[in-house]
Amino acid sequence: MRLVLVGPPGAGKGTQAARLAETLDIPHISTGDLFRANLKDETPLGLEAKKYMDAGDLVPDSVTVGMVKDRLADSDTAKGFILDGFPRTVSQADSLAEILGGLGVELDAVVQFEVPDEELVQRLLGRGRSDDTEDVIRNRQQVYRSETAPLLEYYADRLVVVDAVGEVSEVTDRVTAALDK
Ligand code: B4P
Repeated sequence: MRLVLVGPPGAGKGTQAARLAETLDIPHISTGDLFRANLKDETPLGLEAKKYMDAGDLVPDSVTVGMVKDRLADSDTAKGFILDGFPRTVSQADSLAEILGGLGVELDAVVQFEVPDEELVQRLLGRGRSDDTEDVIRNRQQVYRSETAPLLEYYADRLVVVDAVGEVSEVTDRVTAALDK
């Protein structure tokens, strides 16, 4: 199974990806986590990404796409993967299609998580990561609307829409039921 999870910041992509990765026994690839791991290790890539993440802006494709391409080349992706937070723009989706074409595979489904804006803000303020301040969250929501939402049209032929409000386990059940169909 090759999946992409799409949704506004705080929709629970990371939360659900971790659970689905375990059930489906495939790797969870989160661009946000990859950036944060690089930042923790103080790599040049991590330090470059930090400037953008702190503001709630997208990290440039010149940094992001190569990182994902390298990760998808690892042998553990042969049986499938869950991409969480990538692609986030139509240009990144074009790059992903190219990368997957090179590997001779394609995406099975794109899962869209739906959560109202006000609930998103409450969830993120509750989490309290360094980029979870109200101003930065509002900017991330704005970036989602302008840059990421066009992906829903791009992936219309394989889009699976899930209501992501409710208990974490209920949302997982909805995703697996939708994918089973
Ligand atoms: P990400 O790390 O991808 O983070 P996110 O979108 O904010 O969160 P997610 O939707 O995964 O929510 P989570 O499960 O954690 O991005 C951070 C930054 O990295 C971006 O702003 C950008 O700068 C950069 N970046 C990442 N990918 C990029 C790319 N492709 N291109 C360029 N830049 C990129 O859940 C959030 C909270 O909600 C948690 O506290 C969780 O416990 C809670 N929660 C989850 N499910 C819930 C539920 N059902 N009910 C109640 N609470 C719930």
